[in-house]
Amino acid sequence: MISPDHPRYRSLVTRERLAACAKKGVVAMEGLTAHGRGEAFDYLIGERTTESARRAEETAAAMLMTARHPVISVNGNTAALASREIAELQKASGALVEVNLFHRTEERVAMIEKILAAAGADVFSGEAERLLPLSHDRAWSRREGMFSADIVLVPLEDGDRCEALVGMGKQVIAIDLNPLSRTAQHATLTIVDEVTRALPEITRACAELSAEDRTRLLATSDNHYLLSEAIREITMRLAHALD
Ligand code: PTJ
Repeated sequence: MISPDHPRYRSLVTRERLAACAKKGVVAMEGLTAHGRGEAFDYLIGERTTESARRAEETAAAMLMTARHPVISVNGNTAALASREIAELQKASGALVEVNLFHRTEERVAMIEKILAAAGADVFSGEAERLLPLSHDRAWSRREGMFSADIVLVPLEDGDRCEALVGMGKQVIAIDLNPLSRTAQHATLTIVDEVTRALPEITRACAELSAEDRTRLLATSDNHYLLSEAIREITMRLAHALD
C-alpha cells in the first residue's frame, strides 16, 4: 500500500483526475499524452524542484512583478491540474488570466473559464479574435489580453505558439518538464518543473523577493544556462540510476 504522501500516490490520483477531465472534455485527448511525456521527464529530474528550476521560478516572479501587462495563459491540462495555484499566482502577481487553447472549441473555453472562476481566479474573457500569426485555432486571442501583453506565462505550451509570441516581441515564460522541447528552447525563460510545484514557488517568490533581488535576477537571467543545468541534473541521475 503506497502512502498518500508518496509522489507515486499523488501521480496516481493526478492521472485519475486528468482522465475524468478528459471524459468531460476539459482536457483534450492529446492532453493525456502530453501528461505522460511530462511524467516521464519528471521521473528523470527526480520528481522534485531542482536548484536550477527554483532559480527559474524566482526569475519568473521578478519578470511578472516588473511587467507592464503580464498575462497567464491557461489550457485544459493546467486548469485540470492547477486552477487554485493559478488563482493564487494571479493574486500575488496581478497578472491577467486568459484561457487560450490548442484544441479550441467555445464549449471547452467556457468549461475551463468556469473551473478557474470556481477556484477563485478573475478570468479575462472578452471577445476573442484571430490575432496571433498562426494559421490554426491557436491564433485566437483577446486584443486586451495576450495580444497586448509584454510578458506571457505559458504552462505546457506547444512550440508553434511559443515561437509566435516571441516573434511578436513578447517575453515568454514556459513551464515545461521537457528541457528539449521546442517551447523550452524558444522561450525567454523556461522552468523545467512540474506545473503544480512550479506555480506555488513563483507565487511565494512574488511575495518574498526584494527590489534588489528582482534586479539581480533579471540582470543575470540566462535560459541557455538553466536548460543546460536541467539536462545536467537528468544526466547525473541516469548515471547513478543503478547505484
Ligand atoms: O488544452 P489544449 O487544447 O490547449 O491542449 C493542451 C496540450 C497540452 C495538449 C497542448 O498544449 C500540447 O499538445 O502541448 P505539447 O506540445 O504536448 O507540450 C506539452 C509539454 O508540457 C510537453 O513538453 C510535456 O513534457 C510538458 N508537460 C506535461 N505535463 C506537464 C508538463 N510540464 C509541466 N508540468 C506538467 N504537469
